Formats: sequence, C-alpha cells, structure tokens
Amino acid sequence: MPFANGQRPLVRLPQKRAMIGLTARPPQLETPFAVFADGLLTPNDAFFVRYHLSGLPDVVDPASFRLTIGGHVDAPLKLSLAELRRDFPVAEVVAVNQCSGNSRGFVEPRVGGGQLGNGAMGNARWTGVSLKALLDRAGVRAGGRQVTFNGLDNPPTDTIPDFVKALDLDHARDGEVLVAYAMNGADLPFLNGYPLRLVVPGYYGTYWVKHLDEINVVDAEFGGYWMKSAYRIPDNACNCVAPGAKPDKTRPIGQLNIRSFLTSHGPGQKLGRAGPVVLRGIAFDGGAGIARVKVSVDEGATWSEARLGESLGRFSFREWKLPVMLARGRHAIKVRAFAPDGTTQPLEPLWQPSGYMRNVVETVTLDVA
Ligand SMILES: Nc1nc2c(c(=O)[nH]1)N[C@H]1C(S)=C(S)[C@@H](COP(=O)(O)O)O[C@H]1N2
Ligand SMILES: [Mo]
Repeated sequence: MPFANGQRPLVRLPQKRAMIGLTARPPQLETPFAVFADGLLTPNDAFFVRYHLSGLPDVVDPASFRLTIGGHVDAPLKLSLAELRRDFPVAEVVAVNQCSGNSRGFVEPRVGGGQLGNGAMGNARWTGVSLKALLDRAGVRAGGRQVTFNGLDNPPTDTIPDFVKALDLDHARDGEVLVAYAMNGADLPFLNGYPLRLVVPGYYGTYWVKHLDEINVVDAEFGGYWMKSAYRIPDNACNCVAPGAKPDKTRPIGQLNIRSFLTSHGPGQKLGRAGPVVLRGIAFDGGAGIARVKVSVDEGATWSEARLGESLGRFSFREWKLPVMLARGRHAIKVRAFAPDGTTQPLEPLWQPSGYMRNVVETVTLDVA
C-alpha cells in the first residue's frame, strides 16, 4: 500500500474539517475513516471530494445561476434556483455516493489512479427535484436516447475533454434520479457541487455531476470521453480480469456492488482487556438492499449473523451490530454483507485495470491485551 508507512497528511479547505488531502489542484479530499463510526449520515464538512478538472468556478451567484434543460425536447427550460424550488415538488432520498476508485490504494497488483483508502464514499440525505419532473416539463421528443449532464467546472486547456456524463433516458426518467440542492438539510457545500448536483441513487459517484447547469436530451448514444473512454469496466459477470490482463470488452461503470465495513474499531486497535465487545459497522449496495451481514472474529473460520439497524432506504448505509466475546490475543475480524438474492462480497479480491469496484471482504486485526 502506498500509505502503509504512516498517516496521510490532513488538509483544511473551506466548509470542510481536516480531511485527507489527495491533490490540491483540483482539490481532492478523502474522509478519515473514523468519521463512519459517528453515524449513518456523513456530515457535509467530512464528505469526500473528487474532481477531474482544475477549472473550478471561482464564483457561483445563486441569483443569476440558471439550469438549462435542452436538446431533444419540445420546450427548453432555463430555471433559476428559486423557480426550481418553487415550481416542482420536493424529492428526497438517502443514498451513498461512492467513487468508482474507492479503496484503489489497496489493489494488488497496484494500478494507477488516485491512491484512495476506504474514505471515498459517503451517505447523505439529498433533497431536490426529480429529474423526471424536469424532463416531463421540458417534454422529451420521440427518439430521445440519452440525457447528458455538464457542470460549471472546465478543463484547464482545450486538449482535455470537459467532464460530461450521460444516462439512458429510461434511467433518467425512473423517478429516482434527483437534481439536488441540499445535502443533510443544508445547501450543498461548494466542493460537493453547489448549487446543484445530480444524485443517481445506487450508481457510482462519477454520474453525480456537480455544479450541474446543463442537461441535454440527445437522440444517440453520447460519445464523450468520460463515457466512451474513461470509467469503463470489463463487460463480464465479475467485472474483472486476471491481474495484469486487459479486458476484451468493456462497458460504462454502473451500479455499486455490495460492500460492508467494520467502523467501531480500526485496524491494529488495541483493546485493554478480554471480554464482551460490541462490533459495529455499515453495509450498502446498489439498491437491492442489505438482507444479512455476517461477521467472523477468527479470520473466516466461523461466522455469526449480525443484527441490522433501522433502514433509511435501500440506497443508504445500513448499520449492523454484533456483541462478541474476545479472548486475549490477536483477532482477524471479517464482515460480509448479503443482498436479498444472496449476492455477496468475494472472499478474495477481484482485479481490473482501473482499480474500480473493490468489494472484497476486508480484514481488520485487533489485539486484546
Ligand atoms: N462537475 C463535476 N462533477 C463531478 C466530478 C467532476 O470532476 N466534476 N467528479 C465525479 C466523481 S468521479 C465523483 S466520485 C463524485 C464525487 O462527489 P463528491 O466530490 O461530492 O464527493 O463527483 C462526480 N461529479
Ligand atoms: Mo469518482
């Protein structure tokens, strides 16, 4: 691991607490993992930050900002923030935003890209307007195939493609995708997309376009760089290839795979004495929902079923808890989540060239004195 030899540096940026700094330009921040022990909703000032392009907007004026909806529609719209809030029903969802490359720093053999630990994810209550309502108001014309999303950030030179993403029209109109203006009851922090961002429940963060100001319906498959060349995964059942191999066919990344974490204790944590301990953590997936979480304190030899906490909806982190007795010595804790249809996390890591979608059962070692 690139960060096995010590703590990574913490940095302070506006509206954020001390966060793990990945790059300065554009700003990229990872959430210190201990934050996930504090509650199921990730606080706005601790939510991770990911950008591709260094040309961030210097100023966003909420009075003059406009969201345009155009392209293959009957009546193009140009909406102020006030109109968006006034003229459309409020829509809300609790959903996990996770970067495709979350946990990439653990991938072996190593792959290029941001060397992230497990903190490029967060769970928030997103409030806004359903994308379906906006598209219905604009009136999608027959022949519409996809919807594209662009934000106020721009490439530093015109040799770098602008960050534009696309969803199939049916997905865009499923009623779950939101144009959000609030996160956990407050305006979006600037670094998380003020004043508007797309929220695509169950899908990787790459689709959650920030500073969203331009929505276009197109009548063909969108061929932009960030869909056609970047953010692609092996097009097979495991979305994986043999380490070092190249996939012969790829497709755009899509839904989150199932994951779970221990949050109550950190790797290498020392416990003062043997006895009862409550292990606690989180599990989530792309929207099937978490049916069961199993926990092992003996490196996978035996497993016990954890108790699940209250559901905040199928796109949210779900809490799990398990009281255990820990004897003196070293314990390798493993957590494994299951969806209703039995889909679960692999016990051995899968590999792909971009280091996306890591969801292996993690092992956290605790020492009991
Ligand atoms: N405008 C814009 N939106 C963007 C990006 C970007 O570079 N520019 N990056 C995407 C990626 S890859 C991720 S993982 C999420 C991260 O959201 P966050 O920064 O709010 O945590 O934003 C997405 N939206
Ligand atoms: Mo991402």
